[in-house]
Amino acid sequence: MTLKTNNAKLKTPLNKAEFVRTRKFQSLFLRELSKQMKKIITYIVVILLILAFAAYFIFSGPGTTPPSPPITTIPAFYTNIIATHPHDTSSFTEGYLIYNGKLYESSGDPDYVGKSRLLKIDLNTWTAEKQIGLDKKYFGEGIAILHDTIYQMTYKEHTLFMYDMNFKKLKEQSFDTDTHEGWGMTTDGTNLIVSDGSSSLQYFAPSTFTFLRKIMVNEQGMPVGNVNELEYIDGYIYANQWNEPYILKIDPSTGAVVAKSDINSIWEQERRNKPNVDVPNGIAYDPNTKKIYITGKYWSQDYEVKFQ
Ligand SMILES: [Ca+2]
Repeated sequence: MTLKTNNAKLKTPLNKAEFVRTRKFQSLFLRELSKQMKKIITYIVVILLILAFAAYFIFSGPGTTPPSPPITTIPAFYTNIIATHPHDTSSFTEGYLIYNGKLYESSGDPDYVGKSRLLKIDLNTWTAEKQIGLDKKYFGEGIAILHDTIYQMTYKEHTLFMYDMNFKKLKEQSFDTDTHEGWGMTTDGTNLIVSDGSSSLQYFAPSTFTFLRKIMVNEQGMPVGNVNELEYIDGYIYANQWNEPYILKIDPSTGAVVAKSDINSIWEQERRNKPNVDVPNGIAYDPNTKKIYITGKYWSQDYEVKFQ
């Protein structure tokens, strides 16, 4: 019994110790498991946050690629060379037109040293039969002739000159445009139409040079800038675009460019003749012969062309 009792007595403390050890082990195991779980959950939360930020910047952040503009296609027309004629390589052409069978040209002067001119050129000899120089403070720009009066603008001097057909100065007056600059000029037979380096074409009343209205040159609604030398041909305004190889055909009722011609091959030909030639600038139309002439600043040739 004693033994039994002793055995029983001996057995009880052993079970207790085991029980305590087991509980301690379980407790330590659970604590460790809890620690690891916390770590795993923290990692998952951090990864999810990184993914969420990445998704935000990719799909809605400032680096998002804007939608592409609609592809526009303006019909092209060809500028085919019919003949070439000599052009004064010292002419920084800003105005070019035909009136009663004579070519009139306005030349600018980037150095302001007195080289701006107005020329009357014979179409048989291609030489100037009359010319006058402008004071060196003026940079000669676009010209138009209406009812035997020649109008010549200046670049930044806000001065408009009017001459009779013998180049006698009739009047000198101030004018202004949206950009405060004078670029190209033409006439629709009633008003003077002026470009100023922006996309607007501004209409002025002849004689008084009072502003009437303006149209915005656009390619399928997008503004077209740097509109330069102008020519009114059969109800459309044709225009050079500064520093671009294009001739634009503009509908004057809307300002829309309805067609354009790439004359880079002609410009390239000029570059081969004379490497320092400047941009294409000059379109002149003879309504009697239906001939069209184009040239550029310091170009060696005048090109008689056909728009097709
Ligand atoms: Ca012209």
